[in-house]
Amino acid sequence: MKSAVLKYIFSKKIPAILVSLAVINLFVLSSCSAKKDKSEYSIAVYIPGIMADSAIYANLAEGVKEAVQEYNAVSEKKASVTVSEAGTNQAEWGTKLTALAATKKFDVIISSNPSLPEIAEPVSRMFPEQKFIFLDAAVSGNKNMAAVSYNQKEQAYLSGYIAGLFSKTKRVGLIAAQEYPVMNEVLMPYFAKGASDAVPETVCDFRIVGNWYDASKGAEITKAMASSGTDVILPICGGASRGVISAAKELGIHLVWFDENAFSKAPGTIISSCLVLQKKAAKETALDYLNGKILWGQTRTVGFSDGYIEFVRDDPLYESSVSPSIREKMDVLIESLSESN
Ligand code: RBF
Repeated sequence: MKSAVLKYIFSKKIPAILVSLAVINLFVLSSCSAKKDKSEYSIAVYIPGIMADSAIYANLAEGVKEAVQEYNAVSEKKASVTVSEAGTNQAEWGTKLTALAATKKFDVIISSNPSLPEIAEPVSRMFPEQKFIFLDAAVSGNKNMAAVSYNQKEQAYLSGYIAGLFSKTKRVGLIAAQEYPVMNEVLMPYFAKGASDAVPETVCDFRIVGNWYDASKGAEITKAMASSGTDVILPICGGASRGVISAAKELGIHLVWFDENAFSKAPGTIISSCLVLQKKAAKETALDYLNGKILWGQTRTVGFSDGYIEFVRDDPLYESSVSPSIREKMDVLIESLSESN
């Protein structure tokens, strides 16, 4: 997942100072206002993508901002936070992360994405003073990194289970923005397993958009899936999910949602919302950092049993979209998940 640019930079062994000069103008100066001398802790939130239509990113920024506010309200020392979006061109992510570290303005760079630890590894070697915290990711060994990992199996299984129960055609679908290890090894297989455990012989149609923003491609794929009989879809594709929603509404098929409570985006079309408590995790982790409590080099794994993954059952739109018999079956599953943990 390393960017081509970063690979080029490291293969040519261009000195850090040149790298920073080349990239600072592109990214950091235009987006940062933090000044280390004004505050004792300076935090950068690095968004690998854009926040619009990606709850996991918007909640990361919100959580860290809340932590800084809370910290500043009670502490003598002060903290500041600067949020930068690296954009949807993944080839630029490594360069932009390097630029951020090269400013040496930020005590810690906080981000969220399973691909970030690998992208950050060479940056960490180049800037050994720089600390990194990653949510929705795992790290091991690097003493300048820490991570919080969600048990995504649970979110995927719960979504698959209700999709399977709801489907009339025994055909559910997952529209992913792109393939990545967590998608291929966890999200897709556990979604499919949830669906077939709920109703045996249910199959999962898996399709790829190719990016995290193309709403018309999202709509096109939804239509193709519906025409082959898929009637419940899980979109994990950022801004492309706007097209999935509009096509699903038009076709009268249904969606299960990930990462946030999204019922109000499409009442009657979205039948479930499973969420990761990213804002809570981001806030706690940033506060842990500010209070010197981060366990560096380690990954903290959180999930359903400790309240970081939730299946929304108290939204009136859940009750009105899903029959009592399906809701009862979900209650039984949720009960058993809680007990088994
Ligand atoms: N999730 C989003 O919601 N929006 C994104 O733009 C986004 N970009 C990603 C890029 C890469 C390279 C990878 C590996 C994951 C990305 N994710 C994104 C997925 C995110 O990490 C997580 O798997 C999903 O949000 C499901 O919780």
